Parts: sequence; structure tokens; C-alpha cells
Amino acid sequence: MSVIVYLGLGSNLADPLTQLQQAHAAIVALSDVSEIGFSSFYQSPPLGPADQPDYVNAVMAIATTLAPLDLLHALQAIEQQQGRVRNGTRWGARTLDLDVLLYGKQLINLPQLSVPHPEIAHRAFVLYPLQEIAPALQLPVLGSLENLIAACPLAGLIKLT
Ligand code: ROI
Repeated sequence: MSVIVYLGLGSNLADPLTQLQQAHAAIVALSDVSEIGFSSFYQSPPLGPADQPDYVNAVMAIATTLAPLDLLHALQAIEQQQGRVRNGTRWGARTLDLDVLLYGKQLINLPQLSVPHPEIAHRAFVLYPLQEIAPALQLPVLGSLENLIAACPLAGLIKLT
């Protein structure tokens, strides 16, 4: 059985737009994953510590038969391939961040993985790209994307052309 999964992509180092384009290609190339949609690219100031470059973000929809942790591990391998260093700095700059935002209607609470992503409701750089590819989306527990967007200011988010 395949499940519809939404992924968040983000980067603010080493040519962020290229990082996301490469990550997009690497995700498409995963076995047991097929692409359903990919948003525009968006730029935004860093949420959290301000002493780092602006981010580029996008959201992708896939259909997959991978179990949640198998998908997470595949995404972490792509992060590693693209030179991500996990140096323990929380909320620091990164070459590539791949997040499982939603996994069907499932609620997942594991040490390695919380779905829906715990911060999703407060992140313009996730909600607005998501709206582009899934405007009628209903999120488990959190309700309609439309209502989440209405309560989430753009916070400097701009769509890149
Ligand atoms: N800020 C923005 N704008 N975009 C991100 O992807 C992002 N990712 C993060 C933190 C550091 C919270 N800030 C971010 O992990």
C-alpha cells in the first residue's frame, strides 16, 4: 500500500537552490518513491538564530511504500551525500535539511521522528509552499491547511521565480 507523504526541503549554505534541486532529483531516484508534486522555491529569513544566511525552502509530495523510518533513513542518506554536517548546533545553518512533514494521516511519535512535524503550524516556509501543491489539505490533529495559513504571517517569505 502506498501512502501520500509531504516532505520539507531547506538549505541556507553552499548554493541553496542547487542543493534543493539536487535533493529533488535524489528523492525522485529513490526506489519505492514516486513524485506527486513539487512546489516553487521560496526564500525566507532564518527562523531562530538570525546570524546565518537566508533559507531556500520547498515542499514535495510523494507516494511511497516505504515505512516511515525507512523513508527517514533514505532522506538522511541524501543529506549526508550533500555534505550535511551535524555538529550539534541546534537551529544552525545547514546545506540540506529534509523533513517528513506528513505521512498520510498517521501520527508518529518516535525518538527519531515526530509526524506531523511539531513546528509545521508555525512555519510560513512550510505552509505556503504546501498550499501551492495541496490547497485543500486536511492535517491530522491540526485541521485544515487553509486555517493554519490564515493564522501564520508570511514572515518575509518570498516566492522565487
Ligand atoms: N528558517 C527558515 N526560514 N527556513 C528553514 O528551513 C529553517 N530551518 C531551520 C531553522 C534553523 C529552524 N530555521 C529555518 O531548521
